[in-house]
Amino acid sequence: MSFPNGFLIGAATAAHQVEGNNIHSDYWAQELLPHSSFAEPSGIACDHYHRFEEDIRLMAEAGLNAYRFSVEWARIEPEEGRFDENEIEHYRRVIRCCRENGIEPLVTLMHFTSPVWLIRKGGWEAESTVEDFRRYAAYVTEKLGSDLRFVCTINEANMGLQLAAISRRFRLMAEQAQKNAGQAEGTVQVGMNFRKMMENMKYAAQENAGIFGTPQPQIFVSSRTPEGDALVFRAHQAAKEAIKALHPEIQVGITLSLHDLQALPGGESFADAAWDEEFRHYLPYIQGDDFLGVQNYTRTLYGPQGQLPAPEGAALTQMDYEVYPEALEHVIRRVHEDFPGTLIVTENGIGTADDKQRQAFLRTALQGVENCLNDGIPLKGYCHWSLMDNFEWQKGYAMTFGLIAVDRTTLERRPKESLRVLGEYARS
Ligand code: GCO
Repeated sequence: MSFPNGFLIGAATAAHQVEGNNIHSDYWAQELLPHSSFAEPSGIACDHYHRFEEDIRLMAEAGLNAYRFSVEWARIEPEEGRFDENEIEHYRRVIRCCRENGIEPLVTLMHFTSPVWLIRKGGWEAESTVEDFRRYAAYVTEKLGSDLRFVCTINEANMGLQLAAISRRFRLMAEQAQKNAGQAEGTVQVGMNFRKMMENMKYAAQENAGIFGTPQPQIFVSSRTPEGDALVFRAHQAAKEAIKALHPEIQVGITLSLHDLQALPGGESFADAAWDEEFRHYLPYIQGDDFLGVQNYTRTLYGPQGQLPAPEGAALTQMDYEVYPEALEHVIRRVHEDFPGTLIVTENGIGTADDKQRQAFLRTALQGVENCLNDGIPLKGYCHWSLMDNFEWQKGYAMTFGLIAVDRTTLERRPKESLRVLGEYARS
């Protein structure tokens, strides 16, 4: 298998999931609520904030040539309008370390976490967030832009509508939610504890009100209204404009959580409607972008009654969705039908304790990437989720997506065989 010269093959992380002590963020506050829905707090995470040189070196030694990571808004602007130069300096060091190791940095400006002050202003349903995000993007670009070629503005910008769709589907069974909520967790590509959320909702509302001034804080990973959904993409457009005004050479895109939606006989209209909601209705906002970040982990099946669970007996990941690496090629091809511009696989991976399963997953996924390249689809790169086992949001550290294991006591890094396998592709 071989990839074109300059094809990016690397790994991805997100600040809150790996750095540690993201104390000004909404997630940090919610993790520490007495009735939190989180399995555990993120705490020190993987201490990547202090160990990034070692982590980047491990990538380079394996042969990877790209690293997608996020700059943490809550560190850069811990209070509204106060920007922390020391934190900008930290990310300047990370970017420089990438370059010194022959690794292309792909920076995400917002990967699910927001500063607490933003959520107190109404978060991702408040019109003021468009300007607040634009100003933050402009500040980071002004400080770091001369050393960047790729910027993803917002990670999985369509997550809010996906969560709204799930809560609609399961609200109908709210009174049985205790035993059904668990099924919801296998229908979204992010660690959520719906069961625990249902149990805690009444207490959490009061506790959230104490921190955010509202019992329903509009954090990014929460059900989005259609207005909020549009607002997220307007924030993307405003940020893109600000970035381009300062550094027109930077390639700017957004990333989307995309499922391989498959219709069994009678399920076609459901699958088509889901693809509209998950992808097609965003096209007017992203058609002019330099690239689109594709993030895919599995497939979703639809029958005559709507969404179906994974097929009987199918292998499931730790996240309770189907092990289905073929999904990536299908999604790339489907996206390309409507978005002819450049694509970057900004996330693809598997939550599993079995690294052999991860290696097999990788090989199938990358075969799909090569098939797409051979058919002339303009793919620029592939970033595996994730570089290291990390904080899988509400599911905590039990989910292991990493190419590198992290000892939760000593934080010692233990590269897995899958890191070497991915490096082989990068060298090919
Ligand atoms: C997401 C996020 C990642 C997750 C990954 C595994 O896509 O939900 O970008 O933060 O950890 O997808 O679930």
